[in-house]
Order: sequence, then structure tokens, then C-alpha cells
Amino acid sequence: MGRFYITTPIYYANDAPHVGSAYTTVNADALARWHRLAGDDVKFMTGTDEHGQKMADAAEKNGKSPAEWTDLMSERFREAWSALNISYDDFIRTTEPRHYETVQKFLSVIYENGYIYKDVYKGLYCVSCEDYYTLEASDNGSCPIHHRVLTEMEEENWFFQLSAFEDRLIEFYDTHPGFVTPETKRNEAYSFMKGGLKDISITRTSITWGVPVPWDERHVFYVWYDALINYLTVIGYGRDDEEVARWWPHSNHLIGKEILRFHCVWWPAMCMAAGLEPVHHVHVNGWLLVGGEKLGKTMAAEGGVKVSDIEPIALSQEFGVDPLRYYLLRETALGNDGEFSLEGIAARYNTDLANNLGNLVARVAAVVSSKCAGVGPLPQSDSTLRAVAEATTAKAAEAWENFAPQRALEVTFDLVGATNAYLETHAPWKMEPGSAVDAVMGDALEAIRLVTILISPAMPSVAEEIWRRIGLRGAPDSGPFGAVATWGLYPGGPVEKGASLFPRITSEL
Ligand code: ME8
Repeated sequence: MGRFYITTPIYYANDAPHVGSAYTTVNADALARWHRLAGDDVKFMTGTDEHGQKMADAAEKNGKSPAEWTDLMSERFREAWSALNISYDDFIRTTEPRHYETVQKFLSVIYENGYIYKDVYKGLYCVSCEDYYTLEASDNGSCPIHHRVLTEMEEENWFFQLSAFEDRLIEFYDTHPGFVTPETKRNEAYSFMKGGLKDISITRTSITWGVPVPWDERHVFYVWYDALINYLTVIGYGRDDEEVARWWPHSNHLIGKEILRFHCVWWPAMCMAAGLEPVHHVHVNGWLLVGGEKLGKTMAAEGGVKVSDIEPIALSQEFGVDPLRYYLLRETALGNDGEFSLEGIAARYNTDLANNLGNLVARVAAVVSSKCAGVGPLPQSDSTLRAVAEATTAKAAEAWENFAPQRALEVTFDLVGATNAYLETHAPWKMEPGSAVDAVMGDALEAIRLVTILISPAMPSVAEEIWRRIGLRGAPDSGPFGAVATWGLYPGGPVEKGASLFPRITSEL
């Protein structure tokens, strides 16, 4: 049995979640569910990032203290993740005492190791990014992501000696080829390091909303510098060495591409400075775009999109939780950018879910009812569907293992299509009841059983419903995959017709 520790970024709690934050979270959830199905020991965490200037500003704008505001917003994230059936094991808030404890311990080790020093910092700052930009990297003095004018900041700060890690980082990348995936994103991080690393300012005196620096109480840590450490807080760094040893070698961060530099350059260097092996693996996802621009709350605030069109709970109410999850997993390869639209969700829904999967389950139930007295027959060991099904389970498993939910679902739905084609070739609805019909229907039910297991990380509720309708006991995700995803295990059972799983979307959106 393997181990799998998967994390999402901790989202800024200055505002409520949107479908971009849901994108990474749903993908991480499906990967966690896949690994549980595969029989691995899994820890899956998400949470909220609650310090920094941006948070303090948002609280003030809303007439609340930062603590009151983050309480409210953090709760919105929990509500959204509960609505989307996100199976996290831990939800961290960076304002929790356990996080302060871990941050202070971890950074004290780096300080004692001599990698932190005091200096004056002057630069152009974007509060939305909580990050400095050089003039060259800016868009004529504005933030290239948020298009807001950057502010000039000058502070006496504590600095982390990132430059001391340039060679070690490059060597680490050279000896750990799978550290960052996909390859294009790995190359981006690599060329950034090759371009030379500057030390980074890691504390602030201009604000008090942050984790206090233990050796200099006038300062709080810069929000990014505390945030990254959350991945260690959750596994008990500074409190439970065994848990750290248990999970850290199996750690995987799923992050959006705009925070690559923090996770793929700063963070491994910070770990090295603290005498800890860097995170095992970082997978970088692309952006959901609207009209070519990164989808986000700023877009809604500026009137580019309707808030309800990018709000996870509203979307799940409109399309169903599992169809929304399916769309987020299936539409775009995890690593690429993809255009997001309501029409896109509806098209995916109608083509894959209504016409392909829903149709298969409905027609099998109808034929079993009319030709097999409502009882699902056993599959044949020499079915022509068997080779397709076996190739599918192998390909889908490989794709899930490789952080490719889109590919896993693509091949799974090819099996759905092949099963529909198998039915059309044999046309059991034209046959008289008897062994020939039973053989075809047993095979189709076995293919559906395998499909149901394979879709369970993506659409857990739909999978449970199909599982029940075809008369199976237990749950589609109980695994272990290697034992249950073998052709021939459908034991027969009462098959229920039931209402349409995915009524076609015909209305204008
Ligand atoms: O960056 N498409 O928080 P954040 C795809 N607190 N993914 C998107 C997206 C989009 N349009 N918009 C957001 C932060 N995301 C920090 C992280 S981690 C130690 C600290 C996802 O609320 C994507 O994963 O801005 C991105 O990296 C994350 O949300 C940013 O969330």
C-alpha cells in the first residue's frame, strides 16, 4: 500500500470562492479519491490563507476586523467544498495556533542556520498578488495580472538568503526529473533559477496582521512566507516528528501556474534551509479563462461575468454537483489553460453524460427489465468487450496515477461508447428472451460496473447511484482497485430502471 499526501493552495480568504478555486480543489479531490480507491493511505488537505495586506484591506472595506472577516470568508470556502463533495481530511486556517507554532519553529530553524538577515527593501508592490515586481516584469508600472498600478514600498525587513540556494536547487532539479510536472512548467521554474536568484524580504512592519517574528516582535512574517509552511502545519511539523516522516516523503502540491515561483523555487529552498527534504512533487494546473483572461473575482467585480456564473454553489445547483465536477475534470488537461463557459458545461453534459453514459444505463435497465425479468445476468469470460474493458482500466489507472484526470475520464468514456456500440451491434432489444440476450446484457452490466468504479473519483454520487441501480452491494469506491477492477466480477442482481440520470439540457443558458 502506498501513501499519498495531496494539498491544494490555501485560498485567500479576502473573498468568497469562485470556480477557479473550485477547479484546483475538485481536481485534488478526484486525485485523493483515486488514491483511496487504489488502496493507498491518503491525506488530503485544503484551507484558507488569512494574513497579509490584502486581507486587512478587505476586512476594513467591509467594516469588519480581519479576524471577523476571515471567519466569515473561510466558512464560505467550507460551504462550497461541502456542496461540491470535497473529501478533505483537514482544513487549515493560517490564523490557527497550530500554524503559528509551526511557522515560528520552522523559521527559527532557518534563522539559527544563518539564512535570515536584516536589510532595507524598496520595490513596486501589488497588494492583490501580495508580491513585488521589478519594473521590467511589470506592465508599465501596473500589475500584469490585476492591471492595477503598483505601489512603491520601502521597509526595513528581514531577508531570506534565497541566492545561497541557486546551485543546490539546480542540482535538485537535475537529480529529481519528476519534481515539477508538466514538463513545460518544470522548464519555466528551471529557467527562472538559471536566470539568477535574489534574496527575498520575508517580514513586514507596515502591518500587524500576520504571524509575529519570534526573534523580532516588531515584525510579522510576509504572508507568502507563512502561507507556504501550512503544508507542514497540517502534518504536525514541530509537534509530531513521526507524522512528518510519515507524510512528507509522499507530499504532492497541486497549484495554479501563477504561484509556480513560490512553490517550485522559494519553497524547496526554504525546506533546504531548514534541513528538510523539499516537497516530493508539485503539479501545476493552468487557468480557467473567460475570453482569454484568467477567471477570477476581479472579473466579476468589473462586470466581465455575472457572479452567479462563476460561483461554485450556484453552478452546482444549476448543473448538478457531479456534472460540474465532471466538466472541471474532463474539459481541460490538468496543466493546460481552458476556456470556461456555461455553454461548455452544457455541451459536455449533453454529449458525455446524457447521450453516452445516461443513455447506456437507461437502455441496459430497459432491456434487462423487458427481456431478463429485471435480473442482471452474469458476464461472459470470452466477451469481445473484455479486451476493451481491460485496456481501459489499465489506461485509466495510469492516467490517474500521472495527475491526468482528463485523460482517465476520456478513456473511461471511450469504454462507455464501446459498450453502447456493442449493444447496437447485438441489438438485444430485437431478440427473444434467452441465453443470447443474457450474454449481451451480462457483458454490458459488467462494463457498466467497471465504468462506475472508474468514474467514482470524479462523480462519487452518480457512481453510487448507478452501482445501486445495477443491483450491487457495497460501494463503487471501496476498492482496492486492483482487486475489483477485473473483468467478470458482476455477480448478477436486480436492475432498477429509475429516473433519467442526466435529463438533457435543452434550455437557453
Ligand atoms: O494564491 N483557473 O490564493 P488564491 C484555475 N493564497 N485555477 C485557479 C483560477 C483560475 N482562473 N483562479 C484561481 C493564493 N485558481 C495563495 C496561495 S498557497 C501556500 C497560497 C486556483 O486564492 C489556482 O490553484 O489566489 C491558484 O493557484 C489558486 O486558486 C490561487 O488562489
